[in-house]
Amino acid sequence: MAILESISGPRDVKDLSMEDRVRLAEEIRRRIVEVVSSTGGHLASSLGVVELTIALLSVYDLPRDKLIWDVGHQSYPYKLLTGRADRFDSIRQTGGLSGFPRRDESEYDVFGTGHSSTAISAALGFARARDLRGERYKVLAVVGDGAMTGGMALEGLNNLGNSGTDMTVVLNDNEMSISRNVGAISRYLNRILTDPTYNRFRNEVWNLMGKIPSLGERMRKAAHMVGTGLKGTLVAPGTLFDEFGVRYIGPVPGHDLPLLTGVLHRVGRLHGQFLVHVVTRKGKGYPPAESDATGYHGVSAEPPCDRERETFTSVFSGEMLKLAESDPEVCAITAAMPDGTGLSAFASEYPDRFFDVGIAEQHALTFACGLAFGGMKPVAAIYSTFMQRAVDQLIHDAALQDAPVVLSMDRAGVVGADGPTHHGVFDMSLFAAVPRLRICAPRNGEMLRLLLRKAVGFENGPTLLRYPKGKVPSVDVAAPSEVEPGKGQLLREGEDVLVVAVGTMCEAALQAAEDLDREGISVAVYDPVWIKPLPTEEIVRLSASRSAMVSVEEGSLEGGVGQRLSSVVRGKMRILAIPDDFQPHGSRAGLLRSIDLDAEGVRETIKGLHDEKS
Ligand SMILES: Cc1ncc(C[n+]2csc(CCOP(=O)(O)OP(=O)(O)O)c2C)c(N)n1
Repeated sequence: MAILESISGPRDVKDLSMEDRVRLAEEIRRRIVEVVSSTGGHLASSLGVVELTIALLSVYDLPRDKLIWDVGHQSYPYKLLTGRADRFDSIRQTGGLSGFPRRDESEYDVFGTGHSSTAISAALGFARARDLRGERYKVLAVVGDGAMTGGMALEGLNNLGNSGTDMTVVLNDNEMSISRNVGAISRYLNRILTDPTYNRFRNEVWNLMGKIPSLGERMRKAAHMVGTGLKGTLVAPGTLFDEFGVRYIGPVPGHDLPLLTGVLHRVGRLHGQFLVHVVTRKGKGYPPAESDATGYHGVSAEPPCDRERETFTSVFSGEMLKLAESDPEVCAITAAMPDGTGLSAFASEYPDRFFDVGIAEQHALTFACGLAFGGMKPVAAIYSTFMQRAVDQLIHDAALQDAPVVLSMDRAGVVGADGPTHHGVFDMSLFAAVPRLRICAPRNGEMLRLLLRKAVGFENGPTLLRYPKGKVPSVDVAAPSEVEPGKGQLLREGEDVLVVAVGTMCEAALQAAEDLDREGISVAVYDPVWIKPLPTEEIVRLSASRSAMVSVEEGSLEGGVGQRLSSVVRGKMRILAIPDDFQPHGSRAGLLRSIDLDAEGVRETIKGLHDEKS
């Protein structure tokens, strides 16, 4: 670790010889693999940008120049080289470094990311602010080929092209999103890579390098070649971006540090809008990740035995196969997450009815509405946090027109190590305000199966299912024979206090009720099943005959189920929900504990209420 240990910031990287920078790249890879093996995290994407990060830090003057990483999951090498190496083993742990760039973590993180396709827009904002204030610094956005499938990236490019400002987009093309990248832009980029002009350029550069032994000399020659190439071969194939008004440069081999540094050095001196197409390999330098970039995109820190238990995702996956088998109209949509959402099995069994639309949640939703009105039964599986992207599509295209679409929202609740950009905590509050929408929250696997089946059967209006990350709780109260909208289920009788527990919080509430029984407090537990329409009348009736009520939900307090109930329930009531602030990263169980969303939290709250009474 000799070189990495000597790096306290970008200046130290600049001072290294090219030979040492190449060695540094290997050290960074070893360090990332070592740490991520124990903490979990985004491995393959970070390994793919090691040389790119070193080259960018060597050429640009950070943090004076502004560098924005799209999504930000590939920023581990950047964190290691920008003064955070000593805390790197705390990444994604409670109180430790975030797995994404954060403005409050480092002056080098000028813009926080986590959701895809935002970097060009943010960078353009910096560039325009700089121009207006008469300041002088360079602005860069590093964007993956997957992120380029997101509409916002194209909106940003469209705006950049006629801006007349100085800014560079580095397109990090590894031909992968989480799974293999899809769509016309991906095909287009691939065509560039197989274009003979590009191959001629590469061959010429590599021939030249073969003849020159010294790395310093190689770099000089490469830079010179790029300089002349800017006027000729190097820019030849990039017509799409040129049409956007953004000058295309590339493709540049992304693991050839001298060459890459040379190109970026040259581009850094130019004025105007540029897109540098850098070709990298996801997982580079770590054979398991190179051969399975999807599997190693995000690595889990969980022991393998725990991964075998049934999860909400696996239940959804299995039930979708059954639905598709019995009904040829059932289709599945993902926005670039076939594995994460559990739709990979559907994709291989029913490829004609499976649609990966790219990182395009807004499009996914409106596309689903079209499918529905065209006579199909679409189920779009989108994580709660990414559904935030498609709020207007849900209102304007789905609900307003009564489109019979099903939205299956995995990761609804606290997600854990990915932190505040990824917690799915706003959906109930955001969507409860949308007329005609149905929202339900299965408490276990059996309820998920029933509710999904029910949702697919509706002929009018959208239905949203929300369930969190992780194992299905073992709530052994049998499901009701029917799961009609607006109808909940009393899971447990009890005379003193009523607990209304949403989704997986039923497990915590039942556990608390058992514990309190031994202390002489009799607790009833009610699962509303439906967040909208909420079985308000029944809850009012059940609460009226008890001395107090507690509601518990894994969602925001503001506008959540508890607040909605508090406007109709008379008598003493406490709400357990996610406080009105962004939740940090950490373990899911630890985070839930810290905000009382577990059996202990429910138990203590009920006891508090009960003690007040007596
Ligand atoms: C709006 C949004 N949808 C989905 C995701 C989940 N996601 C994280 S990384 C990723 C793939 C990104 O691919 P690319 O930009 O090519 O980066 P790479 O990982 O290949 O370096 C996806 C779909 C996200 N971060 N944001």
